[in-house]
Amino acid sequence: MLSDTIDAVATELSAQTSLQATDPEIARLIEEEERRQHDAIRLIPSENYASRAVIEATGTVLTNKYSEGYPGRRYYEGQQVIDPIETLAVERARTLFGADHANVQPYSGSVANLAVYLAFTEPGDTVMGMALPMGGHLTHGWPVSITGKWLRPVQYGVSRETGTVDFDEVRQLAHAERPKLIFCGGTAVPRTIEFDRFAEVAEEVGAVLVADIAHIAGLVAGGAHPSPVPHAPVISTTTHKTLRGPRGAMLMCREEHAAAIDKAVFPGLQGGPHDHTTAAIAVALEEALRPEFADYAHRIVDNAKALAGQLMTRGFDLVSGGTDNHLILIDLTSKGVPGKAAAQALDRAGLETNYNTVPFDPRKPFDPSGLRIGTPSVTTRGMGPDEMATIAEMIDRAVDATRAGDQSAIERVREESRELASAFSAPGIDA
Ligand code: DSN
Repeated sequence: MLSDTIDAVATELSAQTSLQATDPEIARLIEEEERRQHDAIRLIPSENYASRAVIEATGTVLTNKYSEGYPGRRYYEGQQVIDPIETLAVERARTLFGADHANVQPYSGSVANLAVYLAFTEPGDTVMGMALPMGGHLTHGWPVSITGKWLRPVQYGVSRETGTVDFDEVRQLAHAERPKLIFCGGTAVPRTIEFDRFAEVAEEVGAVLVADIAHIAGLVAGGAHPSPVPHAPVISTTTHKTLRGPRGAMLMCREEHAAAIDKAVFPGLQGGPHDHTTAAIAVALEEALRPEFADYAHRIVDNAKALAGQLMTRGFDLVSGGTDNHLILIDLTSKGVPGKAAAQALDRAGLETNYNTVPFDPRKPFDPSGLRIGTPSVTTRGMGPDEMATIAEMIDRAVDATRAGDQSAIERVREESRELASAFSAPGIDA
C-alpha cells in the first residue's frame, strides 16, 4: 500500500520534472494559471473545475492514438483499449441522460452543432435559433458564423417585458418560415428552457428540435433542470461546463437519427477522435452518475438563486428578474457602469466574470451593458449561500469602485476575495 503511494508520488514528480525540464516557460505558466484559478472567485458560468481524475485522464498516452471510425469499425489497428474506452463513455452518457444514442467524438460544442446541420440540412435551408444578443449561441445561426452564412437563419429572442422566450414569436416565426431545424438553449439564458413548448412548435411545422444543453448538462444530469430527452430528438452539449468534464462535446439522439449523426461527425466533419478526451468524458460521466452529483447540481441552482437575491437587494437589475439555473445576467445600466469596465475591474478584484450583451442592448457587443455570472465553479469548491452573500457584497463594492475610479477599494476587495478563495480547496488543484 505504502509502496503504491510512493510509486504514485514518484511518477507524478517525474512527470512534473519532465515538463519542467523540457519547457520551463510553459511549466511556469501552467503553474501560474493553477495558482490564478485557485486564488480567484471564478464566476464565469460556462467554466468549472474538473476533478483530478478527469485532468489525469486527459494527460495520458491516449493522445498518441488514431482511431477514425467507431468502436468495432475503425480505420486503424490497435484499438484493443480505445474501443472499450469509447464504448464506456457512450454507455455512461446513455445511462446518465436516458438517451437512445450518444456520440462522444465532437471536438467542441460548435463542431457538435455543425454536425447537426450536416445531418439534417443542405446549404441555404432555413433554420431557426435564438439570436446571440438575446442569449443564443453563435452556431444557432448568428450572421458572422458559418451557420448564418451557409444556411438561411431566422432568429427569435425574448420578450422585452419579461426577458424570457416569447413563444408567440417563436410559433409565428416557425409557421411563417418553416425551418428544418429549431435550436433551443443558449449561452445567456437564466431561465428554465421549456423543451415541451419548443417541441410543440417544432411538431406543428415539421422541424427537428435540437436542444443545446451545453450550459445546463450537469443540471439536467443531476435532476436540477427538466430533461430534453422526452421532447428533443437531437441533443447537443459540451462536457466541460456544469458537467465538469474535459473540454469536449457530445451529441445524443433518438435511434432513428443515430446513423445520420454518427456519419456527420465522422467522416462528415472530423477525422480521428481525441481519445484522451473521450476517456476523460467517460470519467466525468462516471462522476455524474454518483448520487452526490445530483446534490451538487441542486446546490448550483440554490447558490445562483441566493446570489441573485442578494444582488437584487443591492439594486442590481437582473435580466428576467432572477434565475432558475446556474446563470445570472446583470444589466448594469442603472449602476452607470458599462459591462466591460465592470468585468475588468472585477477581474482585478479577484472576481472573474465576463461582459455580455443584454437583450435589446443599446451598446456594442465588445462593450455591452451586461455582466454574465454563474455558480458552477464556486459550488464545486463547496461554497454555499453565506458565501454568495459575501460575493454579492464584493461585486457591489467593486462596481461602485469602478464608477468612482477608486483603485484602492478594488485592491481591498482583491484581498478579501483571495482570503475567501483560500478557505475552499479547488478540485484538481494542489493547494
Ligand atoms: N463560450 C461559451 C460560453 O461561455 O457560454 C459558449 O460557447
